[in-house]
Amino acid sequence: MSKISDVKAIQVFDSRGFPTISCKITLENQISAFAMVPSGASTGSKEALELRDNNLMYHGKGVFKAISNINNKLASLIIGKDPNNQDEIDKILIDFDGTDDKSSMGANAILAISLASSHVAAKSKDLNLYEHFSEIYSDITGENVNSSLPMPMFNILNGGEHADNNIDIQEFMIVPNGANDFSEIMQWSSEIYHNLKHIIRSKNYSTAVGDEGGFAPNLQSNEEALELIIESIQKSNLIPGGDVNIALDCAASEFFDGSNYFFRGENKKYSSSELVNYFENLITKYPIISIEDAMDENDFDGWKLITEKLGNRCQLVGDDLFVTNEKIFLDGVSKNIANSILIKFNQVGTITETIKTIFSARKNNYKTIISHRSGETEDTTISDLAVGLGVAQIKTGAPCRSDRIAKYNRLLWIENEGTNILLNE
Ligand code: 2PG
Ligand code: MG
Repeated sequence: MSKISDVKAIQVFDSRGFPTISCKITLENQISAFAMVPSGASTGSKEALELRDNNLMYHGKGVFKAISNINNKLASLIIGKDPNNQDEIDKILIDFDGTDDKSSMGANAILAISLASSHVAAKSKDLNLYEHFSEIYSDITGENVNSSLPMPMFNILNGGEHADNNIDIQEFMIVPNGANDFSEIMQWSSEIYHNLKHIIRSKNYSTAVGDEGGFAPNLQSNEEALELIIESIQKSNLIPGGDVNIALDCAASEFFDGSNYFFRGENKKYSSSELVNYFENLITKYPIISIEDAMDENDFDGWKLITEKLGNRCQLVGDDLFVTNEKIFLDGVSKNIANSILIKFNQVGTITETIKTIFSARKNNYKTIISHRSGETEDTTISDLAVGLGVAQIKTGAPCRSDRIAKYNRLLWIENEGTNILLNE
């Protein structure tokens, strides 16, 4: 394949209006492609480091240091390399950085190159990005995988760090897993979303939205959010628990003080075991099939308890718990905690490491879910990653706002143009 001849990064902006990196890679054959890096708000403490300038500009969030690392240090290392060798490129970046958390060059700098390299390789081979991801999955793991369309979790009601309301659970998502194909998934989610808006308005609540496009009203309780969602599913002539289920992301580390969990909106305090009972009651009462970060990222006893009690009734997803890091994940496996893992490539910093973590999860029978970050751009790499690696689930926000919708629109095109690419489950 034609070799890399130029690498250039610039500062662009994400969906929250904060700076992020866009990186463009050009090959000797003049083919070029670029990618953009997302950014989280409720981040796990063990995530790879997102390098920010921390000066007076952009509230400290500028990324000029990371960009300078790309343009002045990392670019020359990969010029002349074959972008089809994703693992070689990623290894060069990881080795040069030399730290466990990529804090020397910045995980955002490293990821920008890793992503752009996969885009330009796909383009040069005249393949869809998802087809290229299938190929590099085989190269890296030695196993083949079938492409498929993932089942989305649509975050239609936002709380926690993603909204200014009083709701402590961060994400209330609908999972339209009774739909027959991706187009029907989009129809149902769009109808439910707009019915939810009418219901919220009819109760004189605010229809303003949070960071991921879901509504962010002030409510009496987390349960009221669930009631509103059930009502919106029914108003769409769909059956809660049959056609459409519910998933939560609690992001529990955000309301844990080291010994107790506080729902500030409800003025309630729970110990770990009381919180597990709270969730047990919730999944008994509502069609909740998945709970992410139900417990704090270091509350391993709490995680063990919830996995023992609810692990065979519910998908228990580790996000801040595992931070897409294979080593941290395997440590969790040895502790028998959670049964699923959220996959965010900027938590670990390269495509290769992301693929290895997914492979490891599969070997250990943990389910995988590809995820966006709350700060996103129009970049749709995660849609192709989910399809190419045959990952059964994706969460990428509400069926609203272009930073979220871009990912779903990409999946609609893949459904319409991909040969025999069907819904995974
Ligand atoms: C999460 C994510 C994405 P953030 O917690 O799962 O929804 O949020 O990117 O803020 O970590
Ligand atoms: Mg999460």
